[in-house]
Amino acid sequence: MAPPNVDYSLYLVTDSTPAILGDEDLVEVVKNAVAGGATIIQYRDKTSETADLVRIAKQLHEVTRAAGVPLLINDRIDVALAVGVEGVHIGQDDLDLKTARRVLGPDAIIGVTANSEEEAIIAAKDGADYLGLGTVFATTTKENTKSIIGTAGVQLILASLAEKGLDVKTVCIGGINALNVQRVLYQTASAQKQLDGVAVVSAIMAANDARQAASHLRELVRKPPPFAASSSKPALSQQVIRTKAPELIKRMAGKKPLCHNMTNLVVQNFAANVALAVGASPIMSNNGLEASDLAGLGGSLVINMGTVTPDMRDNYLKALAAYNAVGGPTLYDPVGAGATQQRRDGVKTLLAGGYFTVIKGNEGEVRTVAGATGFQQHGVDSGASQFSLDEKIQLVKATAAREHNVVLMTGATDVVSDGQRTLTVCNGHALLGEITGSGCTLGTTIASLLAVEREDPLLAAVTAILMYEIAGERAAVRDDVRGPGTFVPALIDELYRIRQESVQGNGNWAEAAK
Ligand code: 3NM
Ligand code: MG
Repeated sequence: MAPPNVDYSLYLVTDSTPAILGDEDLVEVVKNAVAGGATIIQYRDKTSETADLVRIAKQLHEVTRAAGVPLLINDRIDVALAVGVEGVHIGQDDLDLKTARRVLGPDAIIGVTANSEEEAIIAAKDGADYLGLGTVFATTTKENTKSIIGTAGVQLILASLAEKGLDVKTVCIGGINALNVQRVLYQTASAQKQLDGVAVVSAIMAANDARQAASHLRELVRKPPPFAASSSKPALSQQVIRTKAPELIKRMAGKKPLCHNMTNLVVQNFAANVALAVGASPIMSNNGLEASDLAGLGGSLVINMGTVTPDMRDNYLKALAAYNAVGGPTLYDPVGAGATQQRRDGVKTLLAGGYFTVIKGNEGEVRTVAGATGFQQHGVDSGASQFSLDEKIQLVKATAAREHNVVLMTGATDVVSDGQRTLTVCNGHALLGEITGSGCTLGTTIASLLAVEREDPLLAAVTAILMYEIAGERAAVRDDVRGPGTFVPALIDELYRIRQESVQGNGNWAEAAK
């Protein structure tokens, strides 16, 4: 087997095509990348003649040897042997692993591309030193990649390897860059197994300054993302929630955090009023270009997909990246997620595009989110039309564990989980289903609380659900409410009243929690 101390954390795969390399010299770029902190190099060149491959590989090997970094050759075992490099990387369609091992010997580093659990398990059992898992995200660097597996697909493969006790090293590949690398490492990790590194092509090869790009990536792979949660959280019993919910609302009212809503045309005004009533400061802006300024103001972001236009997706992604970069809380409301192809695609794009602190939706929406990775989910029967409460709990919990966030499925009984702790809430009133935007403005309420409760997003979500649904219960029984029309202003009043009671230290309202 390969030396045990190989550092896979920042794995550079080269590309000599003009589209990526430009007019730069390959050996110079690799030299700069190694100086910046690339820890292992793969020379990947699908077009050059054998004599050129050997010549360039020799030059690369001089550079990498001087830096103590291993050099591998893609596919070409003959070239690896001729130059005496440290190993090879082989794809599923290349020479088989056992032959490569026999030819190169026990000390060579041999890596294999794996796209599925089956491929990964076979390669690990056959003695691969590491696996390149992918394609994670769509990339223009390699055409005809087999399939996009997302962070969820990588996670499933890691779980399979761990379950089988196969302790092969792993990196992931495909569309990894400085914007997503920390999230990918964070979201794919579990207690059982995590990636040993990331493999990139264009993020370094196509950069203006390969050294700087490599050094930035190296810094990023070494630390958790700004939004990473601390690991263990206190249990949220009924009693704890009844005490903490009013305290949290008081805290929000004292801070008046910014709640940035990118929301649909129907609920703009209602959502802004709800944010004000609960004690936040709303800004309704669908312009992604101003998101980084807004993200710097310490608030939270709602992305509500209720109005999908082609340009919106771009705006959402810009805003999501801006909030992720500073660790600002983000809430995703995938309105009508399963309804049209545009929306299904939107869900995939957004889940691939950034990290959401909370994802909230009804049963259909959460099911779409759960299945939106292009990867077959275990234990989710797509044919079933209706879930039992137990099944809902399992789905919500599994999706939250997969995304490393909080998932809320609203319904007569709301189910909310952070993957560890799962709670149900039975408050609310039928009139909430008779007005437009009650789900959307619950999202605004959650995001407002997230802005002041970053340690425990589940507590923020539960508090928001209780505040909103108990306000709905109170509004529905008021003498001046005679139907949906009069219910809306009464709901806003009752949200405001719960806030005022909480500010005054009167948390009795929370006793209505069910
Ligand atoms: N192999 P970039 S994806 C070389 O999925 C390669 O096996 C892949 O390029 C696989 O970092 C890929 O520019 C290209 O997205 C990755
Ligand atoms: Mg190959």
